Amino acid sequence: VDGGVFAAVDIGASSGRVILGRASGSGVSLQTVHRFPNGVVEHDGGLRWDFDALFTEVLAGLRTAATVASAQGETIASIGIDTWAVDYGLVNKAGELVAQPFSYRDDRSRAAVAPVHAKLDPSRLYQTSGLQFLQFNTIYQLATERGLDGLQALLIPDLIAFRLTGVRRTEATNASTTGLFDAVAGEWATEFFTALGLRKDLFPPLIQPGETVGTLLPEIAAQVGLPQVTKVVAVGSHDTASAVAAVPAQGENFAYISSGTWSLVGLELKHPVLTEASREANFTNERGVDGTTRYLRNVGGLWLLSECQRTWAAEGFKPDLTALLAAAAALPAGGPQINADDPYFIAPDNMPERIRAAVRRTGDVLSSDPAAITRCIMDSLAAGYARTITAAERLAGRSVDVVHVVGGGSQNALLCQLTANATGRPVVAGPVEATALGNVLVQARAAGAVAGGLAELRRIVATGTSLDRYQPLVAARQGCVN
Ligand code: LFR
Repeated sequence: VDGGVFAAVDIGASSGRVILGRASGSGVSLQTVHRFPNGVVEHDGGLRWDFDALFTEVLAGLRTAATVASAQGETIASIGIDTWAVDYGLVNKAGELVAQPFSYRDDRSRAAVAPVHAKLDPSRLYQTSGLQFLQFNTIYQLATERGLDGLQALLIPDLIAFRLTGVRRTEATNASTTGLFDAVAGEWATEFFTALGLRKDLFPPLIQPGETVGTLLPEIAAQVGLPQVTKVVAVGSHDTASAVAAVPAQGENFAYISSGTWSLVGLELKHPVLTEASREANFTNERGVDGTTRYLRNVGGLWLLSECQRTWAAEGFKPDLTALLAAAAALPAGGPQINADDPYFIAPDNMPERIRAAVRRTGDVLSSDPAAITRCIMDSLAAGYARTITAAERLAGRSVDVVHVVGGGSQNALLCQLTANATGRPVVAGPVEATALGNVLVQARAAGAVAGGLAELRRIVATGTSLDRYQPLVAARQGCVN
């Protein structure tokens, strides 16, 4: 097959990038052409995303991508967009955003949980949506809205696609994180809309990864210097769906950890697991590329560390991350731990003190030394991963031979080694850019530049990536790491 060149817009909670990806059956490569920061802002009485700023960066990135590609005699075949899940912007009939979108880290949805559960009890919600309970799921956020008349909700990647093309769609992998999606039927759970008094067309119609959303609006094409016929193609627009599609696993008996702001820890299944036991363990059945089930839990993530770094920096202490992790690695195993999944850690602000307070509540003591706090975070994450993988095996009736870590955390050698030790399984780490790779490969397949199912996409990823391997250290499991 002939290769093609694709633009991937990939925005996470702390940064975004626009990437040129080149893909064929013999490999895939990425060239980052634009990077920009992201983060929640206090605005208009809440924690929000500055969508207008993000969209400006997307346009700047696409303009650079167009320039770089044409300088190399290449034509961008399509654009794919992925971001974090759950959050949405409200647009009016004219297509204008009525407010900057709230962040899932805003606390407002917590109070909406009980009223939603009074109308739809958690068991019923789970039997249909298969979604883990998180206080910020779209369903609870929407319950805080007043005056949805005449408005439509667009999930963040769909909002970007709408601004580029004028076409309103809801991409299915991300729709599965709303709580309003039927995990078995792969359709909107219309009875939930009715029960909650939401209009059935509150969200635009569904679109599947690989389908075309539309082509660029004339004014956008002119602004970014791309032909108007350039397509926006739906990818796994939920970043985790794109990342899982690019896990370089061979065979089926793997667990994955998509490690960034969050750690998404679980298995890929053919069918959802909707049992009460699964609900009680708070496993989610999110939709993956090609109709697969992402059976996983949100475990805490590197947010815990990045928030600590933010606090330390404000106090005038800016430790270099490599040095900090080395100092943490030198500390003995068996130190204090926290439950990294505790909703107590969702909101920003003074993370080091919150972690120390959580340790105190376990009856233990954690010093304020950044290395000790870093070690506590790493030990707690690794322990959380191990617990989650064991529970997933039990609930899904699968056994796991190898743990793949993709995303930012795959470069964190301490975390990967502790994960191997805690799970007792070999860890294969990389690629760091799994999300962008999944985005590019789904576009490449839609364009006919690559062919095949997820196994083939994974083979293409594995071909071009150097992966790091960590073996479990048995002695370490008994209390001594080095
Ligand atoms: C990861 C992620 C998770 C989702 C969380 C909030 O970036 O998309 O999968 O639970 O962000 O949207």
